[in-house]
Amino acid sequence: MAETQEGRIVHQRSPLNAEPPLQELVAHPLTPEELVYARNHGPIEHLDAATFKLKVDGLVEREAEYTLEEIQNAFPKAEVVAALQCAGNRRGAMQDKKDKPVEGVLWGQGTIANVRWGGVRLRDLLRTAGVRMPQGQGAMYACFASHVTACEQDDWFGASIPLEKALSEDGDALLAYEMNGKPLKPEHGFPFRVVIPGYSGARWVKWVDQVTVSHRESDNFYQQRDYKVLPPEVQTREQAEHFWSKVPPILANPLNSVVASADAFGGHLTVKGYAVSGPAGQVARVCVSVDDGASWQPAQITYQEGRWSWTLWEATVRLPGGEAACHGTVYSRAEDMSGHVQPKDTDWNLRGVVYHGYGEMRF
Ligand SMILES: Nc1nc2c(c(=O)[nH]1)N[C@H]1C(S)=C(S)[C@@H](COP(=O)(O)O)O[C@H]1N2
Ligand SMILES: [Mo]
Repeated sequence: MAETQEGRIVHQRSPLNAEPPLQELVAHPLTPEELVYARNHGPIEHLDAATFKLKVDGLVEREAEYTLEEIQNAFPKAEVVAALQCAGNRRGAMQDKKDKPVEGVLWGQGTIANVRWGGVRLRDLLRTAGVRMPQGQGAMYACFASHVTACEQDDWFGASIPLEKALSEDGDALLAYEMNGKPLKPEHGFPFRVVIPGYSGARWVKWVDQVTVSHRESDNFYQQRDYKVLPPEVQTREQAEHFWSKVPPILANPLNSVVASADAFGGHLTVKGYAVSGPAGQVARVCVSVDDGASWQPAQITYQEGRWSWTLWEATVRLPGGEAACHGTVYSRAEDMSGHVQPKDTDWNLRGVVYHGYGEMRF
């Protein structure tokens, strides 16, 4: 049994990488702070909000710097419920399913948290700075950086997203300073962290001290040489060296679902789990199958809040073998508002990221 710390399963102590037990996680629509996973590439920072400043620069008319108090005074607070999920969520499931090792922290299915984030809209922050959009120069990005500490693979941590996502009214991107109505804790980025609803956790930079508008993506290691889905033929780190620059960074989360519990009793199975929306819209339906995918039965959606939250669901289904059938496998499958269906399986990749095959549990 893995080491636990305050109820979370610790995969790595330093830097801290821990996730909550799956059944406990899905017992709460909004994830209580003590159950929010911790994913760190460097030490957790304890910063002084009185002096720590966020800088806005790059292709803007007016560079600016703000402390937490200055941000709170200058801009209205916005709130968004959004699921934060690591690209490595379900890494262990990919390794098991493919029976082939992957590289990285061997996460289970609990590196996801559904949180009410509060902060300033990135859109408000950038519009106040006045984004300059020179004609005909191609793609633009919002780059985020935290220079306060070195990480495992770089001297700082950074990420970038298309500028359009940062500016769009319905993109709901925030510079957050609150989590579930309370000030952010150091572990989750106090005083500021980026919240990019629908995007992979790696882009939600914690302890962020710089937002830069640029024609170039962030050149940070974690944007350029990690958090990418390498093609399955890449089998080693050495081979990967030739591929990083050819593969796009992971941005949006894929449509996904996970089975968190399955209890058989009296010829019936009660199944519970969560689903995650993909780039084409919120989850519209989750179905379960106890006959290896021959037939699917709709689950009841028990929680969903807005475009970016996770979806909790449960179903009680009859087992085909009746009373005698107390062992088997149950699958879950999500569908989104645009009619996309979660795939049965996805390719193996070296870093074991973005696994989104059917949810699965033996019972
Ligand atoms: N500065 C900094 N920001 C970071 C990271 C990091 O290591 N350093 N990890 C990223 C990754 S990979 C994820 S999944 C999320 C995890 O956020 P959490 O620890 O609050 O759950 O933060 C992101 N932001
Ligand atoms: Mo992550």
